[in-house]
Amino acid sequence: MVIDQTDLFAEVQDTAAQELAPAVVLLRRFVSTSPLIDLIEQVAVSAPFRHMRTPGGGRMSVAITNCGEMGWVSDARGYRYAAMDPESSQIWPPMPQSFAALALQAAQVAGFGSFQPDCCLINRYVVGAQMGTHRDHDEKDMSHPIVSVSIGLPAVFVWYGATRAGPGVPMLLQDGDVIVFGREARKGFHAVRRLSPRVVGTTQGVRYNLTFRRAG
Ligand code: MD3
Ligand code: FE
Repeated sequence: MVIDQTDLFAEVQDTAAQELAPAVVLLRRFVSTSPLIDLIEQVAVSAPFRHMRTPGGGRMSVAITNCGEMGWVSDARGYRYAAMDPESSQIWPPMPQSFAALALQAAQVAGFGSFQPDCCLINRYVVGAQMGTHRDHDEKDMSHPIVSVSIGLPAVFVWYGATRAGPGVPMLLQDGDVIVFGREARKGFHAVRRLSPRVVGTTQGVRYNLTFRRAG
């Protein structure tokens, strides 16, 4: 598929869009990630990665931070979006323009039209980290898509869809892969399997996942 002339994000590759399930569009190796890693590290200087507490009292194995007008947070009171980083009581670092451009370009290539995210949640996985089966429904207007960008170590993402029952559809997400979830897929259940040294091939390194959202 040919990328639109405006070419807002110079690192974007020519890639074929693949619809994995209704409104789940995979863009394999869509983006080269080294410029993204530099920007993630800059965000983390102001808003360091942290392990959030879940409402149930557990500690997430995934470390997170955010950039943009809103950030996703979790504590004993529940999950929500907040304009302030609870660790610093400061606003979140601004979303880099190239992040916003990448999210827009991916949404357009995937066929979801215009997308202006106000939040980029940044997840950081090391070997042993996982994300249990859940769905994302804290956003006010679920008609906006979510754009996910995988960076670094590979991980097995599992798509369950409308119900968490059943085995789900596993897919290996690799460095530079982008998935866009829209419409009926927005409410789907999904998970990330524990990063296994067998799959990953090492115990070193990290996987980042950017999820671009419109929260407010
Ligand atoms: C489908 N992150 O942050 S990205 C999450 O790889 C999350 O870190 C995973 O699930 C990760 O909430 C998976 C794919 C993803 C993200 C959000 C979704 C799929 C989604 C929201 C709605 C539907
Ligand atoms: Fe999710």
